[in-house]
Amino acid sequence: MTDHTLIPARNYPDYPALMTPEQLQAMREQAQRDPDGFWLQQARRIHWCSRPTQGFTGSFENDVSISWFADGTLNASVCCIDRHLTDRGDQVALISQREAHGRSEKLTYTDLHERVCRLANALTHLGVEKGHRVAICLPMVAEAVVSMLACARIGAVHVVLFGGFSAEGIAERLVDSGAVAVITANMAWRGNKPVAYKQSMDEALRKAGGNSGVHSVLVVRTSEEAVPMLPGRDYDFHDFVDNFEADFVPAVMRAEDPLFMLYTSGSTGKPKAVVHATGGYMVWAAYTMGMVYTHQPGDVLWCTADVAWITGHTSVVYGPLANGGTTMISDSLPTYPQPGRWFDLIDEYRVSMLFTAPTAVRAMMAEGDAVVNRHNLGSLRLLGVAGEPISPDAWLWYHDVVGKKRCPVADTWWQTETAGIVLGPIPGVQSLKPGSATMPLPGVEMAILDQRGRVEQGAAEGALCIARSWPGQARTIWGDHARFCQTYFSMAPGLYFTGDGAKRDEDGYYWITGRMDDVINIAGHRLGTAEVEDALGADHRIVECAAVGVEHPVKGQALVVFAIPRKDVTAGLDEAGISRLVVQLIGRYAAPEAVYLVPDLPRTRSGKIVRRLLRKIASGDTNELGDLSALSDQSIVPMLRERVWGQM
Ligand code: 6R9
Repeated sequence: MTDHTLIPARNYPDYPALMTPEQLQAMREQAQRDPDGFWLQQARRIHWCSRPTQGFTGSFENDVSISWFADGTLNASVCCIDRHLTDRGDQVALISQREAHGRSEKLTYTDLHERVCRLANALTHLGVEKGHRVAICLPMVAEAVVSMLACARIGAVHVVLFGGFSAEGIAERLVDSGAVAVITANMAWRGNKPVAYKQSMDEALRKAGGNSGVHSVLVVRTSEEAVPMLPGRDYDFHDFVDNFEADFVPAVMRAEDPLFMLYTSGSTGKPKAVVHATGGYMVWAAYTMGMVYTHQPGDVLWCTADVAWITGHTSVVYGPLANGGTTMISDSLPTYPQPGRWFDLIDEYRVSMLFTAPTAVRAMMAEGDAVVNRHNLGSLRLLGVAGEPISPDAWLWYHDVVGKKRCPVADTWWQTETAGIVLGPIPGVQSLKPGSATMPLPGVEMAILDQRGRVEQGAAEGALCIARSWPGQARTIWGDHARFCQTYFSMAPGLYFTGDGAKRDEDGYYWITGRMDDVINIAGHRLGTAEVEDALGADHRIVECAAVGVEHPVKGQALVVFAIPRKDVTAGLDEAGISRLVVQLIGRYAAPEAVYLVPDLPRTRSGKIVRRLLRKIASGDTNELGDLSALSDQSIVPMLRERVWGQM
């Protein structure tokens, strides 16, 4: 294995390291020796109504059951708010930075308590109860955080839906989750482009019709634009909520009661929501964020992720608030209205920990060093990334130019299913290797499986698995436990399979090699190619299609679609039409980079589409198309080359 640059921890002498390397080692050993004892100790990071005495119960075998801290009870909103009221009630908990169309605000822990309680009362008044699902579809505004915590206070299960989902996608998720209420906004802006949240929600509710149980819709007015409101169903958020009492007795939840579910993409078309349990999730959020993004007094953590992703749940809301920190949200873009916008905000709000996605790092890098160098950035002390692989090149740019070589860069690997950081450095303690997500946090036991399905020791490459449960592990897929077992536990007995491939080097550092299934990652957004294929396949004008991911300089990956149109349908189905269809059926984030109409697709003799070949052709990879002998019809290759490259 190649040797990579190693940046020693001593390069950051001013970094307030959490512990010594010896203490970290001792922690690893303790977790290994006595996992339950270790996790029960970590469970003290959060506030419990009654403290658990049990660690893990369950098994990865057979029907897979996962349970943590089963005899403990708690309320997640208490962990994030009430427990801080005495010590730091006046400290800013949440900074909400709004671009042109809104009002920026700073909420102290006391303010947050008041807002969350009012909403909990309002939702209760509307009939929302413990165990009900509430869908939240909001841009990055304070109400998004307040809504999640208000659901938690009632014991309702929040389902945050991405504003970039199409009305179709929202409808499907409202029905699947059985949501009874929705919290959305009139509008939002991405740069200068309006995004019609309410309109899209109305359309989704119309499409879902009687299959949806939604009886109430709260609409946050993020700007002056009026939107149609349905009397008896729709309420102006503030007009309605602000009249309710500013106190609400939190529901006492069992550790295994679900806190939230979150939709993510897998290798089949149907959307799946993974379910996270209150106790284990909260411990995991506090632990993982406490180990990597440790709050010191005065720190401001800005994680730029949208709340609709797991990063937005754990690194924006639950982790920092459970740890008593100050978290910042913003509806800004890195390069709008001018390049360097995020650097302006870092200086203005004195952000000390910046956590973003590699795609944003690449976008900033493309603007050039001069843009960065016009800013002070002296408040920064830690930089982080997650969501997709970051090249050593982009890592070093982030480290050298943004961080001025003063700030460690924490590349953290995790998933919706893991709920929090699994691989990542303890900054200032561990040496860093640009491009590597370093090592598992103490208490996590990874396994790399070789092609024969054997667990490899030492330096190895293969399928990345996790050998033992961790508190933040997803418990099931909503409504489909069989799919949960099949997706994550059928690769090797007793192991959780992540879907990713990885290399482990001689020093025990992990290097993610990418997804091993048909999931692609567009600017940090997970998209199953089967989602696209199923959606388009349902259109009668398309016989069959194949979607593949290709490399993209900024987004990491981009989507390319090959579609076979029906011969007898001449009515206006062109490439642009298919592209629009993908956006309409799935969402803006899935907009294809290219669409090719083709008379056929490459197949094996057994009829399987050879995606590997499509990927190569779509990437313009002219050199080696690999072994084509398995193709049922060789003449397909020159045809595809001509379609894509316009040459024979
Ligand atoms: C947190 C999040 C999970 C998938 C994951 C992997 C990719 C995440 C990464 C990374 C390389 C990293 N991924 N972090 N790849 N290096 N540091 O992104 O969750 O949206 O569920 O995506 O993202 O492929 O399996 P999620």
